[in-house]
Amino acid sequence: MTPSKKKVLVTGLQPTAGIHLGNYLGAIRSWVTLQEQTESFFFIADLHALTLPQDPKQLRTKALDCVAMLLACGINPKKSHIFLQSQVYGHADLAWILGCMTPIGQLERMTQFKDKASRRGEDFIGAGLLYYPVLMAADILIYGANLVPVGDDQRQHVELARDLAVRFNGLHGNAFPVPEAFFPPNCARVMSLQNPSTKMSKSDPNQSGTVFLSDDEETVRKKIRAAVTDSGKEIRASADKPGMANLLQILSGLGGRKIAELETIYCGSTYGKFKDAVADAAVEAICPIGKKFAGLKDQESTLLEVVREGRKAAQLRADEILAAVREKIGLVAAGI
Ligand code: AQP
Repeated sequence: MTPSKKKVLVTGLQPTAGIHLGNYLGAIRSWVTLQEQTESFFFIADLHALTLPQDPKQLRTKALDCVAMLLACGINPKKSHIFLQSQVYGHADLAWILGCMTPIGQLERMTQFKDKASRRGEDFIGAGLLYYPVLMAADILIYGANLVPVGDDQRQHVELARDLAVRFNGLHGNAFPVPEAFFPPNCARVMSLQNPSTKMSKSDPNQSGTVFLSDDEETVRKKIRAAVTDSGKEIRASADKPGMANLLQILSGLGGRKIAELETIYCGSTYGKFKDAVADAAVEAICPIGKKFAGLKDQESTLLEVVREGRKAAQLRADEILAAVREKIGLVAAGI
């Protein structure tokens, strides 16, 4: 792949567990479209995964599963760079440099840090959890990203990357474009089916609230039929009906119809029939991806080849940008 004048897109996915419907509708689906118009860097965020305890054997498997899932969803390694974050040297170096310019208070105020730290309760909380957004800023800036397509939960983190780009450029001269976040027009925050006040999440201890792309048809239907709604009868998206609002946004995201249109179509229908329609749409979108994934997940040599190729392109770009950064801040280049 030759370097181009296209906009640079950077985004990532944590190999903490299986990929779910929220990841797909909030992020991956737009990556598939955007890869046509951009030079895209998609990385498996295995260093980010270390912010919480991981089983080493499972981490390796999950990282390669994520690669297989990206391919199954339609990310094309002939058009995009797919790689493992930990295999490209420079992310952690740039994170250190940027971390020295980041106010601790800004990190302590991050919603995701507060949320994940509070969920740990009395358990060990590593400094990496606090530092996560700085590493994410480095992931983005080290490729000179213009565009960062993510779900709504990453809004604050992309904002920090923008702040740090502006701060660095102001202090040392232009090294980074200021990246723009891209959020999908709907489904930027898909909620848990069991607790619609929290986002659908890989690590949710209640797995019935999360539809995984690898779930079989029966499981997808079962999870959607069991989705928490309310005791009313109206199929309407409103603040007092968060479960119904979530199902409506999911159906809208899957089928492309506006929520208002769906409210009219399903006016007078029962919750059961409506849930069946959501399940049908989910099965139609997810099950073909799950089948492709099942065919790819054991092709380890193919998956390793994909990340080997992706790493080469990513390392070239990272080396170039990190060298410019080092020079600007006065670090002596190696070999001089
Ligand atoms: N519920 C969601 N709705 C819409 N988008 C979502 N994303 C995550 N959850 C939702 C987006 O998916 C991309 C990849 O996510 P990730 O794996 O890097 O992020 P995450 O926030 O760690 O995902 P989880 O599912 O919540 O994992 P755990 O449980 O490990 O913390 C990102 O663009 C993210 O915005």
